[in-house]
Amino acid sequence: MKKTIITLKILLSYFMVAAQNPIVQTNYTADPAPMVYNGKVYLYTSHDEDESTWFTMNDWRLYTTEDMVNWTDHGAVLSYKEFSWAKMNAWAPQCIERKGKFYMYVPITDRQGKNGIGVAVSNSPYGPFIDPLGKPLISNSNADIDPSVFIDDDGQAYLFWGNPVCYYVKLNENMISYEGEIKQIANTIEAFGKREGKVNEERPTTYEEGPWLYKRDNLYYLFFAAGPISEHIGYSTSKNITGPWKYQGVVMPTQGSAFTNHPGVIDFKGKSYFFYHNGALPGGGGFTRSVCVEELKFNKDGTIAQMNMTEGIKQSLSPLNPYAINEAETIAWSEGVKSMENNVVGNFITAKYNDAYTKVKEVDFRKEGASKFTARVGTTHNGNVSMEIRLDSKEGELLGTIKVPMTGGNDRWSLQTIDINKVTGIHDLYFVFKGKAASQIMYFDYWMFSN
Ligand code: FUB
Repeated sequence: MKKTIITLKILLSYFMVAAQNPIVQTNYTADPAPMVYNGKVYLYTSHDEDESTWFTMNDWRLYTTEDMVNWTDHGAVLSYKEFSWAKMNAWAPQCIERKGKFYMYVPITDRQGKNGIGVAVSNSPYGPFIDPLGKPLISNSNADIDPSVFIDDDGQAYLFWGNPVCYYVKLNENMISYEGEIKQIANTIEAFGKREGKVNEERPTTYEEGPWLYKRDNLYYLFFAAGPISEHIGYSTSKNITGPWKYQGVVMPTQGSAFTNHPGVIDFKGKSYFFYHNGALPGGGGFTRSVCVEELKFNKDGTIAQMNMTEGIKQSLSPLNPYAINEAETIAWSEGVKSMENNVVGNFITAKYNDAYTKVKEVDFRKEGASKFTARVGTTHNGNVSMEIRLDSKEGELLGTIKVPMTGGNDRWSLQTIDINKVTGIHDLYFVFKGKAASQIMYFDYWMFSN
């Protein structure tokens, strides 16, 4: 029995170390909306507040990556409070670029308790995003949630959205107004498949919410969160964006301890990726969700190879450069770490307890190698706070240890440089935070190596 428990513990720690999903561990995130722009993935998410017991969601966050394994946290880039007419519910967003401007479509509940879809515009994918209308772009019915925006090859933009039916409309070139009538995709079994379980007059098909538009080889794909609850992900295809749509089956079955799910699909550096959410983080569940990603594979006939929720993407697309300044909030995996932001340094991380750590994957020290390490750190505790720099595992080779001086708060920082054991080649890098305090052991803003 004892032997079995030890084996289980070893197996569990192996999977925790090997896991890449969920891709954000420093906050609960949901409703992934990936966007590819200038060689980078911008992943906009909704945000479940810690310990939520309902959809307590106030802002939308942004994470970026160039290698699909190390994700940089850019914090909250928009809040429902930026919309003068909004009352609550910062739910599933999507952002798109057009002619150098970025348009973020977001569902919000207004001050009268009615759902609507707002749009906010920015000159940068990082924001700030401003509401140009001062009112919802779409205020059609209480089904107005979960916008998905798509620009076709001929330049025509469309907005799709809705729960329990899927609406769409043509957007004008300015992206903040629409042309013509709002239409509904006929909620037929042919388009969305027959719902299993009890007869549901409002929801006769599997379509539930969360549409996502995608085009490949002149075929349009409509991914959607499908019922009955707990949701799975289904998809339909069409030769025309306005339909008719043909139901094609399940992309991802119900898994992962959240009763919702939400699709987001991109092509990036020659591969396709499927984003979704589940309740896989500690403390996770239906209202404390986490965003994950899998590689999306197509069969020869264009249908989708059904997939399960896995530990995620293991291989980096390109090694990380340790000789540039790297943000502490660029993370492949972490435990016991929270991301924060302030006006002094922007985004940074804090270690919640002794032995908390972050991992950065596939760092290339090259043949020349590194012999010095610099980091901007701080703590409110006097003495015995340190940060270990280790290779390849949390217990791996110790390159060096930074003693963290008491700076007195996360508005005060210290730049520390130390000599380290020489390191060459490609390694996973671990920062392990040590200290006796009960909470917020230390703060960490950025790091770099030199020789
Ligand atoms: O996150 C709030 C809502 O839950 C979203 O708008 C739906 O798609 C579901 O994920």
